[in-house]
Amino acid sequence: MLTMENLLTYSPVSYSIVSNTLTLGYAAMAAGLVYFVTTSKRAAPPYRLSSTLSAVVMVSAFLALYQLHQTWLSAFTFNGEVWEGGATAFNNGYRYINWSIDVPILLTQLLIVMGFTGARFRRLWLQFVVAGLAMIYTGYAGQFYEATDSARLYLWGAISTAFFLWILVLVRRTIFDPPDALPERAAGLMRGVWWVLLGSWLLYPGAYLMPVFALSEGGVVARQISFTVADVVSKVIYGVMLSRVAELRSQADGYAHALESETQPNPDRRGGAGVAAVQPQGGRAPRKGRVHRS
Ligand code: RET
Repeated sequence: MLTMENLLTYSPVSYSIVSNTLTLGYAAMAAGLVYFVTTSKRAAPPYRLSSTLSAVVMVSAFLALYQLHQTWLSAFTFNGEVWEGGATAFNNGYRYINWSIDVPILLTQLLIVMGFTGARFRRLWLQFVVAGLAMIYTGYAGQFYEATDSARLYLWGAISTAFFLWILVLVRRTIFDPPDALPERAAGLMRGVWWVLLGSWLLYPGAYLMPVFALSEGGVVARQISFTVADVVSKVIYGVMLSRVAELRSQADGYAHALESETQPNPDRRGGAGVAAVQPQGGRAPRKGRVHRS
């Protein structure tokens, strides 16, 4: 079952643009990895897991996109005029398999940063994982038919879209109905996260449908650019925004990162490295107006 990319030939320019776009994708993941590893301690321990999970997403996406690029390089040969298909096929399947790791993780990060815990966390997490995997695997099934059977492409795409809508409803609820109110700046940033997530996630179904709009060399270039932009925004930019929200929430909870405590001496400092303002056990400070049971 050949996908769109394998049915076409490419001018040297188109071939290079796709190759360079795929390189940009995994280079961004490597850069993101350095960022998340080096900044994770800016957030208090309960929120820090978000940066760790972003680092996991970076590694898995780096490997998948690197592999995808290798496949692009080996699938075509230059005949002196154009690049044409050879013995092996190019396969977007690596992307779908990568999403099945990354989508559940990206949604888990959201729950962590929004402060969900206990039964509410577990209930939402389970729905995110089920809906996320169902959305991806039904789409994975559909993309095999993109060049041969558009009825099946649409059918699987429609089933996948139902799960996608379910995820969006849950994401909206998670962002706009958190267990505890966020500091104003963090709440503003989370409104931005909603739009960033919506905009970037919508690029994926657009790329899935590309053979319907443009079964051409230009369509392949547009598809790989859409996928790459979507990946960089939905994994790296989203992760950076969540890390910042985690940091703002940590500060509001009374947690000060070691770097800040070096420039602004803190009278509460008790000598240990890392944490300047002391936290209660469990990592999160009691909030005003709430009874803190210990
Ligand atoms: C598919 C199939 C067609 C219908 C829909 C799809 C949605 C895909 C999405 C993927 C998101 C991936 C992310 C990956 C990050 O690592 C499967 C293309 C609706 C929304 C965020």
